Amino acid sequence: MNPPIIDIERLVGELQQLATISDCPEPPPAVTRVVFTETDLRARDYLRSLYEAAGLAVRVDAIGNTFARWEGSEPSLGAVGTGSHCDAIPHAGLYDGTVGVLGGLEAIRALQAAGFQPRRSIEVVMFTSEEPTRFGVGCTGSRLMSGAMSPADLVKLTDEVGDDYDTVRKRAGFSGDLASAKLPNGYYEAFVELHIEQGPELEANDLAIGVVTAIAAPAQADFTVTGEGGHAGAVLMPRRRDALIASAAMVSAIDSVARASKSPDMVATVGKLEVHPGAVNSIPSRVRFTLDLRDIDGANRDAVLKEIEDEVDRIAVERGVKVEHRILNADPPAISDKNVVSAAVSAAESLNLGYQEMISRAYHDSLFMARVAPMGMIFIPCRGGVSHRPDEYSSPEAIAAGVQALALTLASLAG
Ligand code: HGY
Ligand code: MN
Ligand code: MN
Ligand code: MN
Repeated sequence: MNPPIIDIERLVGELQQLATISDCPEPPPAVTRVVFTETDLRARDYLRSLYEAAGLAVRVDAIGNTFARWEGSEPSLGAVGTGSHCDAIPHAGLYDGTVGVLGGLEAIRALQAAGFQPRRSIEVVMFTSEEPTRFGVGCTGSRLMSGAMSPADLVKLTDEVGDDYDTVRKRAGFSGDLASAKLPNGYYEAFVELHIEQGPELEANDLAIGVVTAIAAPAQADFTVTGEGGHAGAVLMPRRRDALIASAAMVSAIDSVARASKSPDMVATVGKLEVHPGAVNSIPSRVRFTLDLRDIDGANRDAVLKEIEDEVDRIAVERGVKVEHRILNADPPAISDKNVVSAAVSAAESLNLGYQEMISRAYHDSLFMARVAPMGMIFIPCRGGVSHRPDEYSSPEAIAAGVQALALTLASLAG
Protein backbone atom coordinates (compact mmCIF):
# COMPACT_ATOMS: atom_id res chain seq x y z
CA MET A 1 0.00 0.00 0.00
CA ASN A 2 1.13 3.61 -0.54
CA PRO A 3 2.73 5.19 2.49
CA PRO A 4 -0.13 6.66 4.58
CA ILE A 5 0.03 10.46 4.85
CA ILE A 6 0.67 11.66 8.40
CA ASP A 7 -0.90 14.99 9.33
CA ILE A 8 2.07 15.97 11.51
CA GLU A 9 0.92 19.58 12.10
CA ARG A 10 -2.33 18.27 13.58
CA LEU A 11 -0.50 15.64 15.64
CA VAL A 12 2.11 18.06 17.03
CA GLY A 13 -0.72 20.47 17.83
CA GLU A 14 -2.52 17.74 19.77
CA LEU A 15 0.65 16.81 21.67
CA GLN A 16 1.13 20.46 22.62
CA GLN A 17 -2.52 20.89 23.55
CA LEU A 18 -2.32 17.78 25.78
CA ALA A 19 0.81 19.23 27.42
CA THR A 20 -1.19 22.26 28.60
CA ILE A 21 -3.28 19.87 30.74
CA SER A 22 -0.72 19.69 33.53
CA ASP A 23 -0.15 20.28 37.25
CA CYS A 24 3.45 21.34 36.74
CA PRO A 25 4.22 24.76 38.26
CA GLU A 26 6.38 25.37 35.17
CA PRO A 27 4.62 25.94 31.82
CA PRO A 28 4.86 23.42 28.94
CA PRO A 29 7.04 21.71 27.75
CA ALA A 30 7.27 20.76 31.45
CA VAL A 31 4.41 18.44 32.33
CA THR A 32 3.14 16.76 35.49
CA ARG A 33 0.07 14.56 35.15
CA VAL A 34 -0.49 12.03 37.90
CA VAL A 35 -3.04 9.25 37.60
CA PHE A 36 -6.58 9.80 38.93
CA THR A 37 -6.04 13.53 39.54
CA GLU A 38 -8.40 16.17 38.13
CA THR A 39 -5.74 16.90 35.53
CA ASP A 40 -5.58 13.26 34.49
CA LEU A 41 -9.36 13.25 34.06
CA ARG A 42 -9.26 16.42 31.93
CA ALA A 43 -6.60 14.84 29.74
CA ARG A 44 -8.79 11.75 29.31
CA ASP A 45 -11.73 13.95 28.28
CA TYR A 46 -9.54 15.65 25.70
CA LEU A 47 -8.37 12.32 24.28
CA ARG A 48 -11.92 10.97 24.18
CA SER A 49 -12.98 14.00 22.09
CA LEU A 50 -10.25 13.15 19.57
CA TYR A 51 -11.18 9.44 19.45
CA GLU A 52 -14.84 10.31 18.86
CA ALA A 53 -13.96 12.83 16.16
CA ALA A 54 -12.14 9.99 14.38
CA GLY A 55 -15.27 7.83 14.59
CA LEU A 56 -13.74 5.30 16.99
CA ALA A 57 -15.83 3.38 19.53
CA VAL A 58 -14.54 4.15 23.05
CA ARG A 59 -14.57 1.70 25.98
CA VAL A 60 -13.22 2.39 29.47
CA ASP A 61 -12.49 -0.43 31.93
CA ALA A 62 -12.78 -0.59 35.74
CA ILE A 63 -9.56 1.37 36.36
CA GLY A 64 -9.66 3.72 33.40
CA ASN A 65 -7.74 1.82 30.74
CA THR A 66 -9.27 3.37 27.62
CA PHE A 67 -9.75 1.51 24.32
CA ALA A 68 -10.59 3.41 21.11
CA ARG A 69 -11.58 0.88 18.47
CA TRP A 70 -11.67 1.00 14.67
CA GLU A 71 -13.95 -1.92 13.88
CA GLY A 72 -12.53 -4.36 11.33
CA SER A 73 -14.50 -6.21 8.65
CA GLU A 74 -14.21 -9.36 10.78
CA PRO A 75 -14.85 -7.96 14.27
CA SER A 76 -14.89 -11.36 15.97
CA LEU A 77 -11.18 -11.86 15.21
CA GLY A 78 -8.54 -10.88 17.76
CA ALA A 79 -7.79 -7.18 17.36
CA VAL A 80 -4.46 -5.49 16.74
CA GLY A 81 -3.62 -3.14 19.59
CA THR A 82 -1.38 -0.13 19.87
CA GLY A 83 -1.12 2.67 22.41
CA SER A 84 0.80 3.81 25.48
CA HIS A 85 0.26 6.13 28.47
CA CYS A 86 -0.53 9.79 29.14
CA ASP A 87 0.36 10.06 32.80
CA ALA A 88 3.58 11.96 33.39
CA ILE A 89 5.96 12.02 36.35
CA PRO A 90 6.57 15.40 38.04
CA HIS A 91 8.51 17.84 35.82
CA ALA A 92 8.46 15.46 32.87
CA GLY A 93 8.47 16.20 29.15
CA LEU A 94 5.54 16.11 26.77
CA TYR A 95 6.50 13.14 24.55
CA ASP A 96 6.92 10.17 26.93
CA GLY A 97 3.89 7.95 26.35
CA THR A 98 1.81 10.56 24.57
CA VAL A 99 3.57 9.90 21.24
CA GLY A 100 2.29 6.33 21.48
CA VAL A 101 -1.29 7.33 22.28
CA LEU A 102 -1.74 10.27 19.90
CA GLY A 103 0.62 8.67 17.37
CA GLY A 104 -1.50 5.52 17.49
CA LEU A 105 -4.61 7.61 16.86
CA GLU A 106 -2.87 9.40 13.98
CA ALA A 107 -1.79 6.06 12.46
CA ILE A 108 -5.44 4.99 12.44
CA ARG A 109 -6.59 8.31 10.94
CA ALA A 110 -3.92 8.05 8.22
CA LEU A 111 -4.98 4.50 7.36
CA GLN A 112 -8.62 5.60 7.25
CA ALA A 113 -7.70 8.47 4.93
CA ALA A 114 -5.75 6.05 2.71
CA GLY A 115 -8.93 3.99 2.32
CA PHE A 116 -7.44 0.97 4.12
CA GLN A 117 -10.05 -1.42 5.55
CA PRO A 118 -8.66 -3.68 8.28
CA ARG A 119 -9.95 -7.26 8.62
CA ARG A 120 -9.03 -7.24 12.31
CA SER A 121 -10.20 -4.33 14.43
CA ILE A 122 -7.43 -1.91 15.43
CA GLU A 123 -7.47 -0.40 18.94
CA VAL A 124 -5.45 2.43 20.40
CA VAL A 125 -5.15 1.96 24.17
CA MET A 126 -4.41 4.59 26.78
CA PHE A 127 -3.15 2.65 29.80
CA THR A 128 -3.95 3.91 33.25
CA SER A 129 -0.92 4.80 35.40
CA GLU A 130 2.17 3.60 33.55
CA GLU A 131 4.28 5.70 35.88
CA PRO A 132 4.93 4.60 39.49
CA THR A 133 4.48 8.16 40.80
CA ARG A 134 1.30 7.75 42.83
CA PHE A 135 1.19 4.10 43.88
CA GLY A 136 4.89 3.22 43.86
CA VAL A 137 4.48 0.56 41.17
CA GLY A 138 4.32 1.31 37.44
CA CYS A 139 2.03 -0.14 34.75
CA THR A 140 -0.89 -0.92 37.07
CA GLY A 141 -3.25 -0.70 34.05
CA SER A 142 -1.42 -3.23 31.90
CA ARG A 143 -0.57 -5.40 34.93
CA LEU A 144 -4.27 -5.79 35.70
CA MET A 145 -5.20 -6.29 32.01
CA SER A 146 -2.56 -8.98 31.56
CA GLY A 147 -3.09 -10.75 34.88
CA ALA A 148 0.45 -9.82 35.98
CA MET A 149 -1.19 -8.27 39.05
CA SER A 150 -4.34 -9.61 40.70
CA PRO A 151 -7.17 -7.31 41.85
CA ALA A 152 -6.34 -8.37 45.42
CA ASP A 153 -2.76 -7.14 45.06
CA LEU A 154 -3.80 -3.99 43.21
CA VAL A 155 -6.03 -2.78 46.04
CA LYS A 156 -3.19 -3.21 48.52
CA LEU A 157 -1.33 -0.37 46.80
CA THR A 158 -1.62 2.98 48.57
CA ASP A 159 -0.66 6.50 47.54
CA GLU A 160 1.43 9.09 49.42
CA VAL A 161 -1.43 9.98 51.76
CA GLY A 162 -2.29 6.34 52.46
CA ASP A 163 -5.39 6.08 50.28
CA ASP A 164 -5.72 2.67 48.63
CA TYR A 165 -6.01 2.15 44.89
CA ASP A 166 -9.66 1.12 45.02
CA THR A 167 -10.71 4.22 46.97
CA VAL A 168 -8.77 6.51 44.66
CA ARG A 169 -10.02 4.97 41.39
CA LYS A 170 -13.64 5.16 42.59
CA ARG A 171 -13.17 8.77 43.72
CA ALA A 172 -11.96 9.48 40.16
CA GLY A 173 -15.15 7.97 38.80
CA PHE A 174 -13.99 4.51 37.73
CA SER A 175 -16.04 1.62 39.01
CA GLY A 176 -16.87 -1.93 38.10
CA ASP A 177 -15.44 -5.28 39.00
CA LEU A 178 -11.63 -5.17 38.88
CA ALA A 179 -11.50 -8.74 37.60
CA SER A 180 -13.37 -7.59 34.47
CA ALA A 181 -10.26 -5.65 33.40
CA LYS A 182 -8.37 -8.88 32.65
CA LEU A 183 -8.27 -9.34 28.87
CA PRO A 184 -9.81 -12.59 27.58
CA ASN A 185 -7.35 -14.91 25.80
CA GLY A 186 -6.90 -13.96 22.17
CA TYR A 187 -8.30 -10.48 22.69
CA TYR A 188 -5.29 -9.11 20.82
CA GLU A 189 -3.69 -10.83 17.84
CA ALA A 190 -0.72 -8.49 18.33
CA PHE A 191 0.24 -5.38 20.29
CA VAL A 192 2.67 -2.72 19.00
CA GLU A 193 3.65 0.35 21.03
CA LEU A 194 5.25 3.48 19.57
CA HIS A 195 7.49 5.31 22.06
CA ILE A 196 10.40 7.73 22.19
CA GLU A 197 13.62 5.81 22.82
CA GLN A 198 14.46 7.62 26.08
CA GLY A 199 18.09 6.85 25.25
CA PRO A 200 20.84 8.16 22.91
CA GLU A 201 21.40 5.30 20.47
CA LEU A 202 19.12 6.18 17.53
CA GLU A 203 20.22 9.80 17.45
CA ALA A 204 23.89 8.80 17.77
CA ASN A 205 23.49 6.33 14.90
CA ASP A 206 21.37 8.80 12.90
CA LEU A 207 18.54 6.28 12.55
CA ALA A 208 14.82 6.99 12.34
CA ILE A 209 13.45 3.76 13.79
CA GLY A 210 14.31 1.40 16.63
CA VAL A 211 12.68 -2.03 16.49
CA VAL A 212 12.62 -3.30 20.05
CA THR A 213 13.57 -6.95 20.54
CA ALA A 214 13.35 -7.05 24.37
CA ILE A 215 12.33 -4.85 27.30
CA ALA A 216 14.58 -4.72 30.39
CA ALA A 217 13.49 -6.30 33.68
CA PRO A 218 12.58 -3.61 36.24
CA ALA A 219 12.58 -4.05 40.01
CA GLN A 220 11.65 -1.53 42.67
CA ALA A 221 12.23 -1.70 46.41
CA ASP A 222 12.01 0.68 49.32
CA PHE A 223 14.10 0.94 52.49
CA THR A 224 13.17 2.40 55.89
CA VAL A 225 16.14 3.13 58.15
CA THR A 226 15.43 3.83 61.83
CA GLY A 227 18.10 5.30 64.12
CA GLU A 228 17.83 7.57 67.14
CA GLY A 229 16.92 11.22 66.81
CA GLY A 230 18.03 13.97 69.13
CA HIS A 231 19.32 17.47 69.60
CA ALA A 232 21.90 18.52 67.00
CA GLY A 233 23.92 20.32 69.68
CA ALA A 234 23.55 18.06 72.66
CA VAL A 235 24.25 14.56 71.31
CA LEU A 236 27.99 13.97 70.91
CA MET A 237 29.19 12.10 67.83
CA PRO A 238 30.18 8.77 69.47
CA ARG A 239 26.66 8.39 70.87
CA ARG A 240 24.84 9.02 67.61
CA ARG A 241 22.74 6.54 65.59
CA ASP A 242 21.99 8.91 62.77
CA ALA A 243 19.52 7.38 60.25
CA LEU A 244 20.61 9.71 57.44
CA ILE A 245 24.34 9.05 57.78
CA ALA A 246 23.63 5.32 57.74
CA SER A 247 21.34 5.75 54.72
CA ALA A 248 24.01 7.73 52.90
CA ALA A 249 26.40 4.81 53.36
CA MET A 250 23.71 2.45 52.05
CA VAL A 251 22.95 4.60 48.99
CA SER A 252 26.65 4.82 48.21
CA ALA A 253 26.93 1.04 48.59
CA ILE A 254 24.04 0.56 46.13
CA ASP A 255 25.93 2.61 43.55
CA SER A 256 29.16 0.64 44.13
CA VAL A 257 27.44 -2.76 43.93
CA ALA A 258 25.68 -1.84 40.67
CA ARG A 259 28.87 -0.44 39.12
CA ALA A 260 30.79 -3.55 40.19
CA SER A 261 28.23 -5.77 38.45
CA LYS A 262 29.62 -7.70 35.50
CA SER A 263 26.55 -6.76 33.47
CA PRO A 264 26.88 -3.54 31.39
CA ASP A 265 23.06 -3.30 31.40
CA MET A 266 22.75 -3.11 35.21
CA VAL A 267 21.35 0.26 36.32
CA ALA A 268 20.52 1.31 39.88
CA THR A 269 18.78 4.53 40.90
CA VAL A 270 17.84 5.95 44.30
CA GLY A 271 15.31 8.50 43.13
CA LYS A 272 13.49 9.41 46.35
CA LEU A 273 14.78 9.95 49.89
CA GLU A 274 12.72 11.36 52.77
CA VAL A 275 14.24 12.46 56.10
CA HIS A 276 12.30 12.56 59.38
CA PRO A 277 11.89 14.92 61.19
CA GLY A 278 13.70 17.02 58.57
CA ALA A 279 14.76 19.88 60.83
CA VAL A 280 18.09 21.67 60.58
CA ASN A 281 18.95 21.13 64.22
CA SER A 282 17.53 17.63 64.75
CA ILE A 283 19.38 14.36 64.17
CA PRO A 284 17.46 12.28 61.56
CA SER A 285 15.69 9.43 63.32
CA ARG A 286 14.09 7.86 60.25
CA VAL A 287 14.87 7.85 56.53
CA ARG A 288 12.96 6.22 53.71
CA PHE A 289 14.50 5.77 50.27
CA THR A 290 13.61 3.96 47.05
CA LEU A 291 15.58 1.71 44.69
CA ASP A 292 14.95 1.24 40.97
CA LEU A 293 17.14 -1.62 39.66
CA ARG A 294 17.12 -2.96 36.10
CA ASP A 295 18.94 -5.28 33.77
CA ILE A 296 18.02 -7.00 30.56
CA ASP A 297 18.92 -10.26 32.33
CA GLY A 298 16.47 -11.00 35.13
CA ALA A 299 18.80 -13.43 36.96
CA ASN A 300 21.62 -10.82 36.98
CA ARG A 301 19.23 -8.24 38.36
CA ASP A 302 18.00 -10.56 41.10
CA ALA A 303 21.55 -11.46 42.13
CA VAL A 304 22.50 -7.77 42.45
CA LEU A 305 19.27 -7.05 44.34
CA LYS A 306 20.18 -9.76 46.89
CA GLU A 307 23.73 -8.36 47.16
CA ILE A 308 22.32 -4.88 47.81
CA GLU A 309 19.97 -6.18 50.52
CA ASP A 310 22.84 -8.00 52.24
CA GLU A 311 25.09 -4.94 52.05
CA VAL A 312 22.36 -2.70 53.47
CA ASP A 313 21.80 -5.14 56.32
CA ARG A 314 25.56 -5.20 57.08
CA ILE A 315 25.75 -1.39 57.17
CA ALA A 316 22.72 -1.23 59.47
CA VAL A 317 24.50 -3.43 62.03
CA GLU A 318 27.73 -1.44 61.66
CA ARG A 319 25.90 1.85 62.20
CA GLY A 320 23.62 0.63 65.00
CA VAL A 321 20.39 1.35 63.10
CA LYS A 322 17.44 -0.81 62.02
CA VAL A 323 16.55 -1.27 58.36
CA GLU A 324 13.42 -2.72 56.81
CA HIS A 325 13.28 -3.29 53.08
CA ARG A 326 10.55 -4.58 50.84
CA ILE A 327 10.54 -5.42 47.18
CA LEU A 328 7.59 -3.74 45.44
CA ASN A 329 8.06 -5.50 42.10
CA ALA A 330 10.72 -7.61 40.41
CA ASP A 331 9.42 -8.31 36.91
CA PRO A 332 11.01 -10.56 34.27
CA PRO A 333 12.11 -9.01 30.97
CA ALA A 334 9.83 -9.33 27.91
CA ILE A 335 10.87 -10.62 24.49
CA SER A 336 9.27 -9.17 21.36
CA ASP A 337 7.42 -11.49 19.03
CA LYS A 338 9.36 -12.39 15.88
CA ASN A 339 6.42 -11.75 13.54
CA VAL A 340 5.74 -8.36 15.03
CA VAL A 341 9.43 -7.49 14.82
CA SER A 342 9.55 -8.48 11.15
CA ALA A 343 6.35 -6.50 10.42
CA ALA A 344 7.98 -3.40 11.92
CA VAL A 345 11.26 -4.06 10.05
CA SER A 346 9.37 -4.46 6.73
CA ALA A 347 7.51 -1.21 7.44
CA ALA A 348 10.77 0.68 8.05
CA GLU A 349 12.37 -0.84 4.95
CA SER A 350 9.38 -0.06 2.72
CA LEU A 351 9.62 3.57 3.89
CA ASN A 352 13.41 3.62 3.38
CA LEU A 353 13.84 4.54 7.03
CA GLY A 354 17.14 3.71 8.71
CA TYR A 355 16.49 1.32 11.60
CA GLN A 356 18.20 -0.92 14.10
CA GLU A 357 17.00 -3.70 16.36
CA MET A 358 17.60 -2.82 20.00
CA ILE A 359 16.56 -3.43 23.61
CA SER A 360 14.43 -1.05 25.65
CA ARG A 361 16.06 0.03 28.90
CA ALA A 362 12.91 1.84 29.98
CA TYR A 363 9.94 -0.31 30.82
CA HIS A 364 6.58 0.17 29.13
CA ASP A 365 3.09 -1.28 29.23
CA SER A 366 4.28 -3.57 26.44
CA LEU A 367 6.35 -5.37 29.10
CA PHE A 368 3.03 -6.75 30.41
CA MET A 369 1.09 -6.83 27.14
CA ALA A 370 3.71 -9.38 26.04
CA ARG A 371 2.07 -11.81 28.48
CA VAL A 372 -1.26 -11.73 26.61
CA ALA A 373 -0.32 -10.97 23.01
CA PRO A 374 2.58 -11.15 20.54
CA MET A 375 4.29 -7.83 21.35
CA GLY A 376 6.54 -5.35 19.60
CA MET A 377 7.69 -1.76 20.03
CA ILE A 378 8.79 0.94 17.63
CA PHE A 379 11.18 3.62 18.93
CA ILE A 380 11.90 7.06 17.55
CA PRO A 381 14.94 9.15 18.46
CA CYS A 382 14.74 11.83 21.14
CA ARG A 383 17.23 14.69 21.40
CA GLY A 384 20.31 13.73 23.43
CA GLY A 385 18.43 10.66 24.64
CA VAL A 386 16.89 12.90 27.27
CA SER A 387 13.59 11.90 28.91
CA HIS A 388 11.71 12.39 32.18
CA ARG A 389 12.80 16.03 31.89
CA PRO A 390 11.09 19.14 30.45
CA ASP A 391 13.72 19.35 27.70
CA GLU A 392 12.67 15.92 26.36
CA TYR A 393 12.13 16.43 22.61
CA SER A 394 11.39 14.52 19.42
CA SER A 395 11.20 16.41 16.13
CA PRO A 396 8.06 16.48 13.95
CA GLU A 397 10.03 14.60 11.28
CA ALA A 398 11.00 11.87 13.77
CA ILE A 399 7.45 11.57 15.06
CA ALA A 400 5.96 11.47 11.54
CA ALA A 401 8.37 8.70 10.49
CA GLY A 402 7.53 6.67 13.58
CA VAL A 403 3.79 7.06 13.05
CA GLN A 404 4.10 6.09 9.38
CA ALA A 405 6.08 2.97 10.32
CA LEU A 406 3.49 2.17 12.99
CA ALA A 407 0.63 2.61 10.51
CA LEU A 408 2.19 0.19 8.02
CA THR A 409 2.95 -2.28 10.80
CA LEU A 410 -0.63 -2.16 12.06
CA ALA A 411 -1.97 -2.53 8.51
CA SER A 412 0.15 -5.59 7.87
CA LEU A 413 -0.91 -7.22 11.16
CA ALA A 414 -4.62 -6.33 10.76
CA GLY A 415 -4.95 -6.78 7.01
O1 HGY B 1 10.59 4.15 34.28
C1 HGY B 1 10.32 3.76 33.14
O2 HGY B 1 11.07 3.04 32.52
C2 HGY B 1 9.05 4.22 32.49
O3 HGY B 1 9.32 5.43 31.84
N1 HGY B 1 8.00 4.40 33.45
MN1 MN C 1 8.17 7.44 31.71
MN1 MN D 1 6.77 5.93 28.88
MN1 MN E 1 17.15 -7.94 55.58
